[in-house]
Amino acid sequence: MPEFDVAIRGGTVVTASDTFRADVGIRDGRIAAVAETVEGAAREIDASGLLVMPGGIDSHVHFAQHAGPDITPADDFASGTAAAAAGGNTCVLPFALQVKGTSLRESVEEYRRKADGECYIDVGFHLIITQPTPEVLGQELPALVKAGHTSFKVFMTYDELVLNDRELLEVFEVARRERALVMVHAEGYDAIRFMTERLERAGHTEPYYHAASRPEAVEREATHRAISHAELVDVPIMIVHVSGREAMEQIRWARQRGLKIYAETCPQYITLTAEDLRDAGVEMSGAKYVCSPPPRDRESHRAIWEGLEQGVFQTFSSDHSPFRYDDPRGKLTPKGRTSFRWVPNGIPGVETRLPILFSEGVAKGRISLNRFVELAATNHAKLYGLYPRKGSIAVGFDADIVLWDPNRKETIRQEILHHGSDYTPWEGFAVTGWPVVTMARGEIVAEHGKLVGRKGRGEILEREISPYAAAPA
Ligand code: DUC
Ligand code: ZN
Ligand code: ZN
Repeated sequence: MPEFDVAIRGGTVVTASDTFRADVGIRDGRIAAVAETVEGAAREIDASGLLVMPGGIDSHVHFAQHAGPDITPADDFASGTAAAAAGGNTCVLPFALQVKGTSLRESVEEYRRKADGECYIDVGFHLIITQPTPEVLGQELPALVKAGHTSFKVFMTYDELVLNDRELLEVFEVARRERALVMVHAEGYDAIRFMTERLERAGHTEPYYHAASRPEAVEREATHRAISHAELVDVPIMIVHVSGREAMEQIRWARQRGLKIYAETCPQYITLTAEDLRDAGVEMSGAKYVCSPPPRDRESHRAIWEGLEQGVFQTFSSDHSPFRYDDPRGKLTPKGRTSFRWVPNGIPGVETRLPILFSEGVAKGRISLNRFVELAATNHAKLYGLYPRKGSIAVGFDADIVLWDPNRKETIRQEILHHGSDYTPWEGFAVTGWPVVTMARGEIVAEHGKLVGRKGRGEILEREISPYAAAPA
């Protein structure tokens, strides 16, 4: 019997710390050898000229998430995980949203049912807490953390999601006790409402004004408030989807005070600007770019790159939250035509996250290969309780691997993507570097732009408590 099921031969292995020439031997879905030469495998894959990296982990995606009565998200768990795999990812962390009036436990069960048998790659659920009742805080959350849902998201805005300051503090306190990581959507509800109503009164209702309704000050204020609450409770938190310099300044300030504040940014904040939200000759075409926080400007891109280079950010996620554009249940919902405030928030991006980061970061000389791996996979695993199971290439890790062609030039186009949306915000965007083979727990799931894996092979993960999330004793 061959010693290995698969040997990946002749490639350059890249981890968050090292880059070296090695073969990788895989047995029973896990990495069993990393050596100068691996022989004796049932199947050999020639990786010469390719990088052998940990499969991407996208710790911020929304699949089949309840988005209101008249809106349907563009991706379910099948299309979402298919797109993720085609884009070089081997694991994603979507959300289980507590719909108001239902218990958190029921909500988690509902999302597990939606995902069951549908996924091409492994998934793990963060929880979104919208009603932190005594029952949720005292019983459901502790039980769900023990069951492997070791992170939750809270919102400081949106009618259906917002928590007030007292509620945020209560959730932070449970997170501290249970050693879970809280992800914070930091934009201030009242300020956005005020700005929105003022813009609407002035007749400014087109998608472009979405950006004007939530300027950086709105994000800065909420980031500061979340950090101050975290300081009161003495708990680490993660500020997600940071869009520009002002929120970054708050995060730097907090770290100088010795607080454990983590931060995430996304492709939209290094590539898109508020100008993209203008209706470029087509009514409502700016709706394609409506997401929150909104894309800012070129100076913000420079600021975010500074943060990616200097370590302000631990993770680079897609915040994949797709809607179809030409669809009354998507971006062109009839209500959305009356005001930007009703345009569903979010853009597709799970499939294009890694090529954009590689091309803009590594190929343009801004970040090292190792920093790429850290931002794309390793830190996601560490922060969200998947390490040392996923997120690196070493003996004992799941064989979650992407073979990457660093020289391949590609142009991002809707027609080559696998997501359920009918557009990509990056149509025509040229990149250097592209995933060639995505292997998840030793099985090839995507190859040369084609999905070859089996639907349902992806598992729903129980995650560990992350040592990075735990507050000081
Ligand atoms: N926040 C997210 O994290 N995703 C989509 C919409 C939003 O506001
Ligand atoms: Zn958010
Ligand atoms: Zn999101």
